[in-house]
Amino acid sequence: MTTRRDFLQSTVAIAGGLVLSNFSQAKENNSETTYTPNKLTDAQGKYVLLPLPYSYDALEPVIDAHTVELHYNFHHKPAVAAANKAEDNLSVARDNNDFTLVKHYERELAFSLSSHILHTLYWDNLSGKGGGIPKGHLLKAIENNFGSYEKLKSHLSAATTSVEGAGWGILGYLPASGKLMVLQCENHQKLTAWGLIPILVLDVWEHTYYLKYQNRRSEYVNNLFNIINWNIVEERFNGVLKFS
Ligand code: MN3
Repeated sequence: MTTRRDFLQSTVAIAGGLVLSNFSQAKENNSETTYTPNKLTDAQGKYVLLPLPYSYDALEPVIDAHTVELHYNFHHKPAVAAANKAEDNLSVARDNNDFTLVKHYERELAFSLSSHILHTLYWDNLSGKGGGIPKGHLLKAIENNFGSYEKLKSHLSAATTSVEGAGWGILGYLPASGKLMVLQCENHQKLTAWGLIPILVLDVWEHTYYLKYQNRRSEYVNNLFNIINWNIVEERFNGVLKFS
């Protein structure tokens, strides 16, 4: 029987340069192990679809083999291609200094990359061998943040079940607050990409510019670039590099 660790090692070997962090192994070792997010790209920075960590029928009877096969090949896989295409198109836009379609490509990138991120996590956080229950450091954190595992389960189940339309239920950790949190996600993204840590943010709510610039948002945005503190941005960037 192929173990998860064997799968990860063989995946790295097969992909030849594919960078794949061993999140599962990090969790097994101890709570002090540095958290490394799952990598989604090859050595060239292109998004890649990892092999499923189990066979199509491994999740039976909870999820049937045909559903897994369709889900992986016709929902996750095209998202990877679409994320690459969106980045390619944004690269062309930068080269041509033509951002006419930037909103379209950013939407495509956010939707497709978030799909790739969440599906990669989804396959990895399911197992045909039975789920068990949280333990160790994770259980302590769940108890601190939610009261008990049973309360988390009720909360996460209710949040996931009541997502409006298509989407996801999410259990996540916010480093800046030190909190585990339950969130709903509609679609895959709502124009962000899960796991991205902001290092520079530009507020374009009207309250930030309307008194001076009225409807001239682009003028305000262009002027913002004269007052950005890039030293702080660099500090933040150096800080988040330890997560990669
Ligand atoms: Mn899906």
